[in-house]
Amino acid sequence: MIFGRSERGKPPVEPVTLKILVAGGFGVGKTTLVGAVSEIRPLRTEELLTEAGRPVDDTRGVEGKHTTTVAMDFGRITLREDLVLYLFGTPGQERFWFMWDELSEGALGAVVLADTRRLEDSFAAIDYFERRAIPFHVGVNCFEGAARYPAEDVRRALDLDDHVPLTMCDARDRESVKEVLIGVVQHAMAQAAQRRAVTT
Ligand SMILES: Nc1nc2c(ncn2[C@@H]2O[C@H](COP(=O)(O)OP(=O)(O)OP(=O)(O)O)[C@@H](O)[C@H]2O)c(=O)[nH]1
Ligand SMILES: [Mg+2]
Repeated sequence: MIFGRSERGKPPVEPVTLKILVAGGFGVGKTTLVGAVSEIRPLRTEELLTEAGRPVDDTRGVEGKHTTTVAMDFGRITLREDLVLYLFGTPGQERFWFMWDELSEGALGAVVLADTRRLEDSFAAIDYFERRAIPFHVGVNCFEGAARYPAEDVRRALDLDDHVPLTMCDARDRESVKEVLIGVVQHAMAQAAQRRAVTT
């Protein structure tokens, strides 16, 4: 009997699964990023931005936005047949930050998305991962209409340590997001190797 085509005799690969967080300020494109690459229908916890939330929800700069993440986004991407990433998008708004500790449990690393029009909105996420020594990679989500700056200038404005990788990206584009995710994994692996070298 033939099972499949050329897979006969090949032992099944048990993929390594890694947990990656997607963080950053309000409306920076976290839900969009998870949706762009997920091979399963992403789980979203979007609620309408309502009149009731108006006093606390700062929608300046994201006027076209009608919903917001209240708990998390969840998606999955197979980077290689033996490497699967589970993506956890965090809620951007301050009032939902209590979720972050829960979500960051067991995370290998994180993507911090930034929008050059509102860089300060990503400071909290950067601080959060720096304090907990969770490796992160900054993805500058290039919205059209937003001014483009050299990576060096954005790094300086975000006050990033030299070892923190930063790349420009488009949260809607699968290939662009994949590159950022590969960047996170590589950075996290390098950090882990460095820590091992220090402790042995
Ligand atoms: N032009 C452009 N629009 C984008 C891009 N990324 C996201 N958007 C739009 O920006 C808005 C905000 O995106 P979301 O993905 O909901 O942002 P979020 O970071 O999940 O927001 P919160 O969960 O509320 O913090 C949506 O209307 C997206 O369609 C981008 O790269 N370019
Ligand atoms: Mg969201």
